[in-house]
Amino acid sequence: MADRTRLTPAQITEALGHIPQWELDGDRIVRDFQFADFVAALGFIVEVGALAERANHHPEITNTYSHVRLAFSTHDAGGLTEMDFKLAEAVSSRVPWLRATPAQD
Ligand code: H2B
Repeated sequence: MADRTRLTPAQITEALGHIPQWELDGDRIVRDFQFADFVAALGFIVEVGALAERANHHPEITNTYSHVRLAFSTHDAGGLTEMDFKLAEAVSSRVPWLRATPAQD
């Protein structure tokens, strides 16, 4: 299980280097995903939900028709932790399989 200790700014910069499509947004890391339609977007949300449940680490999920925005932050720690980056990497590794078109790639 990844650590839920708040990362330092230097550690955050280093970790962001491993997930290039994710952006820092205050105390969160965010990424946009574009799908063919609403049903595909919902399927992605369900998959991410299953992943989040297994890890007991839950993203903010914003859906607007075929677009999904995920944001990870560790609320218990009041900032970013290893858990956020671990989950972001796990989501990213599933993108091809989920047939998402990353909005910012
Ligand atoms: N998800 C996220 N993103 N941050 C948390 O701090 C967090 C979580 N805490 N999921 C977990 C659940 C915690 O509240 C439970 C009690 O383990």
